[in-house]
Amino acid sequence: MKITGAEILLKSLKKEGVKHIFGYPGGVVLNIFDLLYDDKDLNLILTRHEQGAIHAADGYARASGKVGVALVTSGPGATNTVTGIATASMDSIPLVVFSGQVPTMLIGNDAFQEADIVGITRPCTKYNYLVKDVGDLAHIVREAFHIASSGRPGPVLIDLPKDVTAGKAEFVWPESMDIRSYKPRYEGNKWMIQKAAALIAKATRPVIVAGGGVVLSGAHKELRELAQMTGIPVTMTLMGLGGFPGSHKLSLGMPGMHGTYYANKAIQESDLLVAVGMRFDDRVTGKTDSFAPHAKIVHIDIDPTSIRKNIRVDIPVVGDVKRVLTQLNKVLKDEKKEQWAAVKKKWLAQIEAWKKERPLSYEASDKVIKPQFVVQKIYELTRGDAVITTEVGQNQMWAAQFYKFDKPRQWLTSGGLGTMGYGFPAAIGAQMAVPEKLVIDIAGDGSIQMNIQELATAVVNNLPVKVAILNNRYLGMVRQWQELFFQERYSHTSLDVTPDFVKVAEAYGAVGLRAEKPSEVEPVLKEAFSTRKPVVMDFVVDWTEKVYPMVPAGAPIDHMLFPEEEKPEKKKLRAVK
Ligand SMILES: Cc1ncc(C[n+]2csc(CCOP(=O)(O)OP(=O)(O)O)c2C)c(N)n1
Repeated sequence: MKITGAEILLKSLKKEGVKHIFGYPGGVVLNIFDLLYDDKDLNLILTRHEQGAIHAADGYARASGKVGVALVTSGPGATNTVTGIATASMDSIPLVVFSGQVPTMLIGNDAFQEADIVGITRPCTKYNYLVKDVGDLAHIVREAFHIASSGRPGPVLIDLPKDVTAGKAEFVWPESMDIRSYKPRYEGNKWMIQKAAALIAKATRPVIVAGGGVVLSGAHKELRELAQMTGIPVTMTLMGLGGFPGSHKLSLGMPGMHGTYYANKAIQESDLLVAVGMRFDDRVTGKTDSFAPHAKIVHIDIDPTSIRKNIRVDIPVVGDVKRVLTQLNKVLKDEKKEQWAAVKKKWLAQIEAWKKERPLSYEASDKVIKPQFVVQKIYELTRGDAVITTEVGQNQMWAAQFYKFDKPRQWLTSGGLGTMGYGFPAAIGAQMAVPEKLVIDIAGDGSIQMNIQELATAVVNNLPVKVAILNNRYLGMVRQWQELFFQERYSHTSLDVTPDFVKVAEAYGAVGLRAEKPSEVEPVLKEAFSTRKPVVMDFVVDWTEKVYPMVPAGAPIDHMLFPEEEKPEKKKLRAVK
């Protein structure tokens, strides 16, 4: 029996096990929305902006490990998703995005609400399709989910012309999927793994750099086994946080621009770097030709095009991180462990000394709220067990530095693209994925205003997400750069008119709370965490605070700036703004 394209689509989604779709309607997708009206199995979460929908689908994917799904209309609906698609693409997040399209016969005619979304998203999707024949639809959906979630994950877009969703065909679901031109390599080359193991056995100052690939492939156990067996310390990139326990004694925290002193020192002094599921982003490497100057580099990644893209590599291992680490651990088990312990003892003692010399710290105050203090309190009160999303800027870096992530999929942040406005809708998606968890968006007062309309989505869906705004009345991170590198010429970074966030929350039917003194921080957090409703917390923080350490862009990563180097008279001047 023939059924419509819209029916084929919903049947296909159910076959893929989809339960939640994040979306926004429009004329050309009405055939689909009409079916969703009384569908009992598919829940469409209506956001208030398509960017909200795509980030929510992304947050859902990151928190659950499943494919996130979004559905939007043509033209402006589709273009509104581009930032979210690029965000997911940079961070390798599996999404399938359905966009409506004008009827096939009108494509190319500048029809009302027509945009060439396949052309626009080509550089920021893993793959994309324009469905021309309703008979292809089921097959394309099956393929899209396979491509999005396998190999190096990423977003896939399917553009659906209106006549395709209205047209009819038989529903034929392909039970297996074999795409001839697409065969990710999962198993690592044995010879390369042997060579990597030999380097590990020999190294005296080794460091593991763990990236988002560890989280994506679910390799945290294998990574911990590797680190514990060999005694090699681990630094986690922004995307890798949670891939190795942040509170582990072998943890070095984050490397790079706002990384820890000891992670950056360890990398620069190391004689071996084992890079696992990371891609040597410039925020990690700083000046590439001064990066890890004494180290041999082993690079394990599923994406062969990431290897040797930014950094010279001695031993490339292409494969799934979980599988390669399993293989590597097996080879290493035959090595003599006592010998390692003796060799690394000296190295680990050096690292301990660096940790003592310059721990992550800030100047505490009992008069004004320090943003780092808020993050620390959040960590303390949630016992490290919350799902944390962030916006972008200082808030993101303080969250990365002062919340210790022990488990994967607890930390959701826009790493590659650095998308302001990501955190709040992502928190909504995450809360849908893990309803039993406490989900908190650590936000800046600038970023939260980019998708604050999603408060309505949280309220309508009874999602008890929490937003902790570190309100410094500035686009803080940009202001920090202006202060350090542009002679304090604060060009267009002051947010003179900021809404009363408590009232905004209340206007949407959420709860609004404010803390202006350090003593109010804990009570506000406790009240928020015990409320089963969306809560916005406005923490009025010290606007002069900066993120340290800081490696200036393009400098070697051991050229770190510290707060002590700030002149005291300058500090005073700022305090009387
Ligand atoms: C969509 C977008 N526009 C601009 C930027 C550039 N940018 C990076 S951080 C930042 C300031 C963020 O300010 P706020 O959200 O208040 O956070 P804070 O740094 O003060 O914690 C800006 C404008 C960006 N990352 N994303």
